[in-house]
Amino acid sequence: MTEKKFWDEKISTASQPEISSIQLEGLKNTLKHAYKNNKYYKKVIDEAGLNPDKLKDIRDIEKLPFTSKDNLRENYPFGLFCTPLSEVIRVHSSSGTTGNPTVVGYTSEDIDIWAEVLARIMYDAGVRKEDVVQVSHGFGMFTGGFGFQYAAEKIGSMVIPISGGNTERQLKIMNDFKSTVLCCTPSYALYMSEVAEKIGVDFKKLRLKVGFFGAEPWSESMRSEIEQRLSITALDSYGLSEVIGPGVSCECLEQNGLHINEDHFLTEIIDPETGKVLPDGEKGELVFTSLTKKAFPVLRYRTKDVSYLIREKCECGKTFARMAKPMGRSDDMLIIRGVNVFPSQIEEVLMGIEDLEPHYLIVLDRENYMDTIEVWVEVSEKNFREKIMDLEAFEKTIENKLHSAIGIRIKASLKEPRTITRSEGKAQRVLDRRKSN
Ligand code: DLL
Repeated sequence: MTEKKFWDEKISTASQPEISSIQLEGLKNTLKHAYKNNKYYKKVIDEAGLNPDKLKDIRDIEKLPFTSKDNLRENYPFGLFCTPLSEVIRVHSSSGTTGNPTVVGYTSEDIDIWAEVLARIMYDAGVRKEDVVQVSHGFGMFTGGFGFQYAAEKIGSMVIPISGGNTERQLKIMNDFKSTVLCCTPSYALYMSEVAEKIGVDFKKLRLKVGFFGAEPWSESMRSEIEQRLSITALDSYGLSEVIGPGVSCECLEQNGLHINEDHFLTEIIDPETGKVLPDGEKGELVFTSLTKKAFPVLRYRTKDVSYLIREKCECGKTFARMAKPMGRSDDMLIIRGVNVFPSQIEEVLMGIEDLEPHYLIVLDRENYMDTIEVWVEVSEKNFREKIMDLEAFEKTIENKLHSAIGIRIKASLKEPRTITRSEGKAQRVLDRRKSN
């Protein structure tokens, strides 16, 4: 028997009208369920004048107001759950820096859906029963570890739930257990490659073939760096706790946009200022509505993540719409002397420069009431050791490259190798000292 190409061929190659009709059904069911079981949503749906039974078009959703992280916090911890707590078998939570964390819940069926959407993504990118999947995302309130665990188990692969940290041990296990798939943040993958180099582990001799990297923004240049250092195909995987966790969308092997699991998640792109829905191809904020979850459905949830939608057919044969690689969050966007800058744009420039290590930190400060921006970046080991280069002149070169790509002057400050803090989970790329001054 020939092996199937897609985990679920019927849905993954459905026509756009078929997908829209599945979405309309899912939207009606979700609205009815939320209306019946949650006071907050009942009020919201009544105020919008929507009758879920009479929905004719998925675009009717535009009558509903958005849900924001603040709405979730105001209803902390379980106010937006739509099933009795006795039906909830799991909670996760996303940390956040201020106020209450956001808490999300899953029924047993919701967990099955989670496993299904992520298994589909992994299988379609070539993960099979015979694979050995090393899950180096954190297990705990973060959704990364458990999500990949369930999905890989569903495929039938052998899973190593090693979680993040203890990098030398990660590499030993990767070698001894012959891991073929790696799941972690892109910054942690790079750190692994650095430790491997230090202790003499050669990725070319390991069995890794594909990596699912996500939970933080990363540039195309960072992808090339990871692919080369880990000898792996690096795929971008996206998700957020509020919507389900990892499994919302992921790249196929074409590496050209992240296919959204559209039968479970309805996606809109809005102008973050006006809230207006933007046409396909225009850049804006991603907004998701879940179509099948029961314990914690979300209606028009504003992610603050910036991307755009691509509807053209993908070479891989899947028909689900794609979202462009997320550029970053609108609230991480730096406005420097009036210019909007995403940390990922700075990363793209730095990674394109030889003799730099892919470790950097953007430092914002205030001098004489003026904002200043500086980027700390590590010089390569070889350059540092052999002092092959005039470091001051090198800093000027970096500053010029940043200026011509981004349009503003950013001070570059070279640092010794291995002096910038590494991350085993989500990397922190910006240090904002303005608040403490
Ligand atoms: O980060 C879920 C996840 C785990 C995704 C593992 C992928 C892999 P949260 O902790 O709730 O959930 O954080 C969600 O992380 O709104 C984005 O800002 C960011 N994010 C997640 N994936 C990507 C990505 C998980 N591929 C928040 N590219 C989201 C850019 C990402 N940003």
